[in-house]
Amino acid sequence: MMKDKILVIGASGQIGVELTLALRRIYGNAQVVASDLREENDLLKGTGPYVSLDVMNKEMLHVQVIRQNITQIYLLAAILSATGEKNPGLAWHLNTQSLLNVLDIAREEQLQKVYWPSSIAVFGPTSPRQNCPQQTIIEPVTVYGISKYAGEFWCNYYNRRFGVDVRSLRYPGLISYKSSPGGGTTDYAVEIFNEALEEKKYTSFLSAGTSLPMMYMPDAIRATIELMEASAANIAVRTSYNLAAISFSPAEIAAEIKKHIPGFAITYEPDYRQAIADSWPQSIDDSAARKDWGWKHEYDLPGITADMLLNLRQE
Ligand code: VAH
Repeated sequence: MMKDKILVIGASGQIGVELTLALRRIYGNAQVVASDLREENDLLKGTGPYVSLDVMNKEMLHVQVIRQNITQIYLLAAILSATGEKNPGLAWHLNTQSLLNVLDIAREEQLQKVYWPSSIAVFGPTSPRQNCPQQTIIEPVTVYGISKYAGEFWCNYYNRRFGVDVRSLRYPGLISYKSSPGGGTTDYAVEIFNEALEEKKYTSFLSAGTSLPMMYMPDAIRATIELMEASAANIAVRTSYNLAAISFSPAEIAAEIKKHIPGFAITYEPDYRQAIADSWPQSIDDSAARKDWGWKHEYDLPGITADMLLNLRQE
């Protein structure tokens, strides 16, 4: 049985950095090859192999998979919701072609497993706003949501038609302190902590009452690894699992921060990202993930706020 050898594509991104470090703790540093178009994130330096790789170059990717004896691929590279609206063609092309390249190679090389994240951004204004179910009316109105929903069906197709064991989670907005998010509508929930500490004030690009599904990065990383380690027989959803933890609005997270930084002040200047946020559900029903592979979140808003401020203060 070949030793597990994992390739993380997009390893220098917000999820990629933490997922690479977590996988290295489990499988061993040398067994996890980190890759990105960008240069190696500082937090990854010295923790294991790193290759510069463009996931859109299918031939080069295929060569790396063979040369490195890769058995699993985690594909995290994507253009997120806000940036995607500025460049729809590029977002559609990158988000879908990168996945098709990986799925094709997984099929040809009979890779053991593939991970590819989707997002609650697949839901649109016609989906239920509260406790949005796993299966419901799904009509995405952002390029990011369209590309992620289309990608879910490609995952399902490659699993059913070719037996590729590809697994996926619909992440909510993710909050982390180790690496910055890029181009997302939920990024305010990360920026607010940095600016609260540096400036004691923050101008939110979403309105006060915009409640969105959110999750602390440690929960998201654990969910990803628990999903990938679950028995294939328990994975009933081969498009992508709803995944949830909490929901909160800018006003609610500001109130929680004020408990730690009394002088903190928030103002609101909604921009084009308000319309994106308004098209998404305010809360998600993730009972399928809880039933099929035992998912449960650990961090609530007070816990996230305390941990974020503690760690950012130490930086
Ligand atoms: C975004 N952070 O804002 C991502 C996420 C649910 C939001 O997919 O685009």
